[in-house]
Amino acid sequence: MTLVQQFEDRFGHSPVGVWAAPGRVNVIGEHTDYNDGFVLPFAIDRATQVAASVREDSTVRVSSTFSSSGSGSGEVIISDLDELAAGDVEGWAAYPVGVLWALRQAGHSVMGMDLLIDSQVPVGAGLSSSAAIECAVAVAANELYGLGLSGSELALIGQRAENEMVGAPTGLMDQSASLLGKLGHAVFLDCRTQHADLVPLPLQENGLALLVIDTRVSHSHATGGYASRRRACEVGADVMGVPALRDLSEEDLEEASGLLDEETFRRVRHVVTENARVQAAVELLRNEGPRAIAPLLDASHVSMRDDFEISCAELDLAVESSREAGALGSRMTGGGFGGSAIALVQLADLDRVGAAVMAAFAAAGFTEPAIFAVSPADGAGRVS
Ligand code: GAF
Repeated sequence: MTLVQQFEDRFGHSPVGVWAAPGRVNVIGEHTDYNDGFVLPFAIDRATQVAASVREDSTVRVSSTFSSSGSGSGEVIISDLDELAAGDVEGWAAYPVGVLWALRQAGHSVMGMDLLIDSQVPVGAGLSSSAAIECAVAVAANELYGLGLSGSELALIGQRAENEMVGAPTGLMDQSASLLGKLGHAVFLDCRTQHADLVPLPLQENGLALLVIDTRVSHSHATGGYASRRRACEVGADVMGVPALRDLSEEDLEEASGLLDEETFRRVRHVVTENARVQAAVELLRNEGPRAIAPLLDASHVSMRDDFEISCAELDLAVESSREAGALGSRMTGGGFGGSAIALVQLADLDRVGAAVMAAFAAAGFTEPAIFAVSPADGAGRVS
């Protein structure tokens, strides 16, 4: 059954259209977004779709093809936008409902909607399935309510939904990648100004592929480690007397080591060096092509493993085993504590690297990872 037919089944009328928004991988620039820094993600060729129609009242009815309690059962979650406060909606419905709530909070005239969501972005893999839902709903509402908001403005709405309705203190990267992505390109985003430049990422043309190794270790940004890393960054900026860690350069690190406690210093050093790596990667991509960024991917992983301490045994094994089997460079991607690693691999080595990682996970007694190639795709938009 098509998504439109399922929508008709669940809601008793036809949708106005179907919109889609992709997940993302981040090439480099981790935990830099909420420090006003630089990131270099791309929209992947796996997307979330939403069939949508507007309503004349303030009710939101949302259903999905994937929710654990309602999988295939047609469960419909109902909220009233007039009654909602931050944090009121629980579970995956907080993402779509949160977007409509955030639009209203920002002063936009939005009434209710009927929404049916389907997703090819694996959930919990660190590929931003949640941002994909937010962005698909955001572009649908933008068009159906004639709001005329830009991709950058919609990214802020998605971030607000995630921060205030879901309660995850995340930055702007994931929504920006999903909304601003372009086929064959990565998005070089300055998270302070929201200025985005598209940087060509010709993988296939250079005999390369980017492998995702989903460790199947689930992670949540609404709890624990993510928030504590963010707090450490704020403390670091405060002690150093700058608005954000973006304002420190590698030359400032010596002074920082004298002023900060050892752990906070390492958190700061990760962010400062990672910002420099993003800028170096963009230069290399523009001047030499994707093969040249491989050593930066390795350095980024070491920094996240040792300084920011957001890796885990499975991510480290994904990185090490892919490198040993011939990957040119490899790193964990996304918020950390689980999720996925990425490996830059020559096309001729794809099968060997995949098999070696599988074997290494089996030998370690870890859950079998999911391994697949992704390529840079277009950002969110209407599909029918
Ligand atoms: C998660 C967050 F949602 C992003 O904002 C970003 O901070 C990322 O972790 C780490 O770079 O995906």
